[in-house]
Amino acid sequence: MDRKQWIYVDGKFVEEKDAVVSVFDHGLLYGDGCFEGIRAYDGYVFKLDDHIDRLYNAAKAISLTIPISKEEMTEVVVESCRRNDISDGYIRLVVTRGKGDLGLSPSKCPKPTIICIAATIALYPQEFYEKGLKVITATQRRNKATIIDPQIKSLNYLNNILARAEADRLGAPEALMLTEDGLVAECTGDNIFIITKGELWTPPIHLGILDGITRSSVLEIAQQKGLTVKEKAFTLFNVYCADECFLTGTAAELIAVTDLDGRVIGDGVAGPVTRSLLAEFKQYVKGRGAKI
Ligand code: PXG
Repeated sequence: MDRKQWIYVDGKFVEEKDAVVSVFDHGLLYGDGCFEGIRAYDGYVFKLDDHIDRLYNAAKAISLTIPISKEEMTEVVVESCRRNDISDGYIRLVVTRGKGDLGLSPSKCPKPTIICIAATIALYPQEFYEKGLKVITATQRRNKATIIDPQIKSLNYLNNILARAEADRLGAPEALMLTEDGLVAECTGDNIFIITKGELWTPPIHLGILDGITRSSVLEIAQQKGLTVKEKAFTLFNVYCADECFLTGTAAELIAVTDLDGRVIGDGVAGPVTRSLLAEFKQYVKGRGAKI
C-alpha cells in the first residue's frame, strides 16, 4: 500500500487530497509568488539557510511579507521531511500572494499561502552523466533584469517554460537561454559553466540569471581546487568552442553538455574537470545543511 503523503498548506499538514488552494489565490491567477526547489541528502536539507534566504529575498523584491519567521520556515521544511520519512529527496517550498479578488492588486490579498511538498526526486538517468546532454539554444530570450529580475525565483516561469517547450519540440532535455543582447545567460532550470583555456567561466548574476545555490557551491569547490574561476559574459561561440561545458542545478547537480545546437563540445563526453567537480560536489553535500 502507498504511504500517505503529508503536505503543508496554510499552517497545517494535510493529506494530498486535502492539499488545495483557492481558485482566487493570486499564485494561480497571476503567478504572483515565489518558490524554492530544495534537496535533502542523507538526512540533511542541503544549504537550507541559503534557500530560505533566497526565498525571503525574492518575497521582499515583490513586496510580499511572509507571515512566518525564517526559523519557523526552516521548521516547516524539516518537519515536512520527517512526516514523510524523507532523508533523500526533493522539497518544493512555495509562497503565494494568497487569496484575493479577480483584480491584479496584491493589496486585496491579506494572507500569503505557504505550501511545502517533500517528495522523492526524479533524476536524469546515469548514462546522461557520462555521455552528457544534447542542448539547444532557445529563440526565447531570458527575462531582462531591469524588468523581471531572474534573481526572483517567482511563480511566473512562463519565460523558462516557453524555452523548455522549444527544447521539447526538438527532443532536447534542456534549452540554453540568451540575454536580449545575445550573451549566454542560463538554461531553463540550470546555470551554465564552460571550461576554456584551463579556466572555469560562468555568466555573472547581473546579466540576468538566477543566483543558483549549486552554482555558488561549484564556484566555492573550484576555487578550493585552485582552478581559475571567472564570472564573465561570453557568447555562444565560447560554448561551441569550449573544452567542456556543464550545467548546475538542485535537481541535476552537475551535468555535462556535450552538444549544443549540433556542435560537439570538447571530446563529446563528460570531460575530466566536469567529472572531478561532480565527484567533489557529491562529497560537499554530505552533512551540510539542516538536520532532519
Ligand atoms: N536557473 C534557473 C532559472 C532555475 O530555475 C537554477 C538556475 C539552478 O539553481 P539552484 O539553486 O537549484 O542551483 C534553477 C533551479 C527542476 C527545476 O525541476 C529547477 C528549478 C526550478 C524548477 C524546477 O529541475 N530551479
